[in-house]
Amino acid sequence: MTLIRIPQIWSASENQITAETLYWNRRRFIKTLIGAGIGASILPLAGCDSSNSAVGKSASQTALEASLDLPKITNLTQNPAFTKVQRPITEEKLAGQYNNFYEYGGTKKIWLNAQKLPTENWKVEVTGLVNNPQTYDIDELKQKFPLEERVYRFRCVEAWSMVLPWIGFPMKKLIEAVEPTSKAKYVRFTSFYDPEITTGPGFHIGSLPWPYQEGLRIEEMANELAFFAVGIYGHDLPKQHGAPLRMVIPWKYGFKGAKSIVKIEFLDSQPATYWNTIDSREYDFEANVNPNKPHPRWSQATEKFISKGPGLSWDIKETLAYNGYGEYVGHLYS
Ligand SMILES: Nc1nc2c(c(=O)[nH]1)N[C@H]1C(S)=C(S)[C@@H](COP(=O)(O)O)O[C@H]1N2
Ligand SMILES: [Mo]
Repeated sequence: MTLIRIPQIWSASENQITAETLYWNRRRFIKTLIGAGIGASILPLAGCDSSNSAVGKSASQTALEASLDLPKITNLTQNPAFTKVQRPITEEKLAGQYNNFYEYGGTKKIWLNAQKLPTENWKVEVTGLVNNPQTYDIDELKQKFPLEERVYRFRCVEAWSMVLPWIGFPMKKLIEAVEPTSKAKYVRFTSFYDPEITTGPGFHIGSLPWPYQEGLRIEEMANELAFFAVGIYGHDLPKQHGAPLRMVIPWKYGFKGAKSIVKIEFLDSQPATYWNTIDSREYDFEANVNPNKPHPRWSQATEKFISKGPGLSWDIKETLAYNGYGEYVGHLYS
């Protein structure tokens, strides 16, 4: 965000990163054709960017579909309070190829690079000011807490939005399980980070406050809406969306929802967080969606609602206070 001097997010030519695997697949493909004797006529392809050429497109479509083709989650209920909102659900393939996950790069097109995230044997440590600290295995978490599907509006601080059908469980269920002590006032959430793996080009510079961390007041975490997602669109969470466990805080800007959580700590004071540490003026700790409070570099009065493909397009909509969830959370801030 800060580091990329924003508006380029909206430019159509936002295809800087040709992910390595795609690049190598294309090279191999071309070599094969040359070997078969038809090389000369297709050589110009080598100068094309993958996303625009017919060859690259199908390779990348196949890889995208593979990244979304995950085990279905069947043991779930639909929460009747959250089956729909006034806007249509964003198409799965759009949501799955337009992401923020800076560990894997500084553009929206990190979905392929994010496939490097190692999700095997995932553990989540819950610790700090609690009577009952736990280290959960991800399958154990999915068994222990009844799963439900919730359709929520999603609003990024960069003024784009989607509607996403998450699967997971309310954060308050975890609070009940670990029993915070009366000293616990805040909660810190930490994302997976391994500098050997999470190498977004340019995002590796020592001054960035990795790992990605976020925080909530404990009353915010206990709110009915605060959610841990383990799935989306009926199946397990794709890596680009923050597999296998990510935060969903629908009344706050998207950056509050840390992905690929490995640690949850109950604390007595407000923790430092990733974007707030980088620039507290642009990314305040509370970060509630608010049409009347402009970001220092752009208005938040409207948003670009992304819902229908195939290409990236959007409808301009008015931003809703608390992203439309004031009736649930307004009392937390009065
Ligand atoms: N670990 C981690 N979590 C993160 C981010 C990130 O860069 N790293 N980006 C945040 C931002 S700015 C947004 S808008 C959402 C994007 O979620 P999505 O890609 O699943 O739509 O993830 C949030 N969680
Ligand atoms: Mo965001």
